[in-house]
Amino acid sequence: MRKPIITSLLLILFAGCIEKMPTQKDGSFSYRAVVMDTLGIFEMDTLSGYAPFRNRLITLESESYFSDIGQPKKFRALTDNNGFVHLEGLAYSGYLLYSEFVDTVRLSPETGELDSIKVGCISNFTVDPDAGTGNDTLYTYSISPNLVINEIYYAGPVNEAFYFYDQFVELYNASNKTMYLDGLILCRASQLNHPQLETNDFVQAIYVFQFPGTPLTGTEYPVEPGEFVLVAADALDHSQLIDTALDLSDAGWEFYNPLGGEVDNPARNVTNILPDRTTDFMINLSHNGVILADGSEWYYGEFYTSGSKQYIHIPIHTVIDAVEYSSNSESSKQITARLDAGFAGIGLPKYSGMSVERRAPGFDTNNSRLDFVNRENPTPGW
Ligand SMILES: [Ca+2]
Ligand SMILES: [Ca+2]
Ligand SMILES: [Ca+2]
Repeated sequence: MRKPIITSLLLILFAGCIEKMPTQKDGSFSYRAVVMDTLGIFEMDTLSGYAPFRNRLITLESESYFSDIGQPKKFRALTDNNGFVHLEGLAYSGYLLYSEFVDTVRLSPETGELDSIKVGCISNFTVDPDAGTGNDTLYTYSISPNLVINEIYYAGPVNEAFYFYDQFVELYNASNKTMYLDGLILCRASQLNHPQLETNDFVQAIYVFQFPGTPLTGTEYPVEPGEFVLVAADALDHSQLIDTALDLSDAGWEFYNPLGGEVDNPARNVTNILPDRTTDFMINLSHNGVILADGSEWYYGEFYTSGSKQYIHIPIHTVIDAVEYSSNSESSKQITARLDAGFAGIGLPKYSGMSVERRAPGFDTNNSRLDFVNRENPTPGW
């Protein structure tokens, strides 16, 4: 995949007196947002060689404080004409920082045509009175020209009957060309912190469900640019059973396990292909991962520590997208940071009716902490 050409560089400086909790209003924060632009879209500051990200709304989201269930406390400010912003009254906490998107156009290096793209800044840092400086990790982003996992609804609806069968996975074609679902596999990641997680050439999975058609070459199931693909656990109106659950009767696809004796609804099937697996596609309500791969290759790996089942290995080179979520930011990673460096869904409770969705359709830096937001109301298929 082609790397984004426009990069964003955040220079983070601290000013003022920073004190610890419990005042909860004990830090101030200054920085300058600049864009490192090799395409000439932004007007350069000739002295610095960077273009100030001027007059743009910047948002800081706390990792420790929430204004509502699953909704991080937010602070907002506009950058000035030189890209500088200053915020007062910040509590001691880690923060995610991002700017609003700017729609712009560029001359495509591949086709010579005008492409519409989005650019901005994103980073994270800690207001830490002991260290006195911020985390100056730099992140780049663009809209990924790929098919991505765009939204996952795993937590279950608000209910006391332990109902969570209205789960769904939504895909999105963020590229500017037709993509094909033929033979793609959707997998539930294993819930292990594998000792060689960062050096294995595979990701561990426990389910493999496959779209019909031939992997890599099939063209029977197209997805147009900007189109969403909704895959429901079961494509039916779950609100008939639990009034807070989702109506997924319009889903184009559903996960189906012919070995599980489940109802085959009219929606087309993404089918279990493991002969020793009788369950439907179900993912954990607080920490798990979903892997989308091209379906050209997978194989049986090591045995479970108990029982006779084997983990499935999905070669990393076949993975199109992978998203790990966890309600707890301190959890151990289960998907390699090479595919996903962080967690979606921090602070998102079980049975809250909430989903995780990309900040904007297709927004992908391969760090779900940055890429996803918690949605109070899931948006299946849009
Ligand atoms: Ca099903
Ligand atoms: Ca069906
Ligand atoms: Ca959606």
